[in-house]
Amino acid sequence: MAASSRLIAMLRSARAVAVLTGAGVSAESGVPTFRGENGLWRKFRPEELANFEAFIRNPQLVWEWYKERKRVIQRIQPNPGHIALAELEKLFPDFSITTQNIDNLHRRAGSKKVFELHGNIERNYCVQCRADVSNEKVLQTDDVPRCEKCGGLIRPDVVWFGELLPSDEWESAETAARHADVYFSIGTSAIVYPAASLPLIAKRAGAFLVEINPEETALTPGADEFIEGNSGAVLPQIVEALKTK
Ligand code: BV8
Ligand code: ZN
Repeated sequence: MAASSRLIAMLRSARAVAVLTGAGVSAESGVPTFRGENGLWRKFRPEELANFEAFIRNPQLVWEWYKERKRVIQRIQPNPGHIALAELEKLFPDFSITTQNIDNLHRRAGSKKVFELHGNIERNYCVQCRADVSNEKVLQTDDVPRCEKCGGLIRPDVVWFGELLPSDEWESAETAARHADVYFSIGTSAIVYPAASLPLIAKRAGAFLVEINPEETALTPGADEFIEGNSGAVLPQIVEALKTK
């Protein structure tokens, strides 16, 4: 399904465009989503692994999961959807991406204004003294990585369930939602809060709300336009349509 001519016309006259992305935009790069049939780890739900209590109880298991994901992310490339979003940024005076993804693929695709609500898997820090620790250090050992400075536990710099989102990233994301003429929700099941409230904040503030997803989600009924399809196919079409006068 392609974007409607109404949406293309609206984008032509839009000043501020904001985007919320989820795991679906990285699916075509080979990063498994959380809740799809080939979900990240069938036997566990993310909520059971991605939380501090699970980490303290069994750091070895949680680190096994994150090291596996770090290795996947080191091997993959941004896909046409990420690249199209980096193209779109150049077409509007005010454009931003708010991502729930921790894979850093938007920045690697060339996007500049990216708010990372749930952290970044390429960063780690010591739970005790908060010293930053690189991925090469963390991937060197098969054991649970320990801080060279104080011996404390190292953890990935991601936001786990039950943890607060980084306030500056959240502030920027909320402001972008409030000011958007057009707000896109792309590749997210719209289940995880507070990220899932951003499209609703945008719509309430007057944005035209567009969802791009191969399946309907909790958000679909509230969207002004639902484009059924993969972001790697739909987004380049939108860029193409905007570039042809
Ligand atoms: C907080 C980082 C507050 C780690 C992640 C009960 C009810 C409501 C809420 C809660 C509740 N109990 C707890 C909560 C709050 C909780 C929450 O929302 N839980 C959910 C499960 C109900 N939220 C939190 O805990 C947040 N913190 O609320 O703190 C607080 C207040 C006071 C004091 C203390 C705390 C923190 C949430 C952050 C958790 N961290 N990730 C990691 O990644 O390892 S969340 C994790 O899920 C990822 O970030 C992921 O991005 C995110 C959301 O998933 P999606 O991105 O949507 O991915 P998903 O697989 O679900 O969907 C993929 C979609 O893509 C699908 O729709 C699919 O159709 C589509 N798709 C597939 N292929 C494509 C595609 N789309 C386009 N193109 C394709 N090719
Ligand atoms: Zn330390």
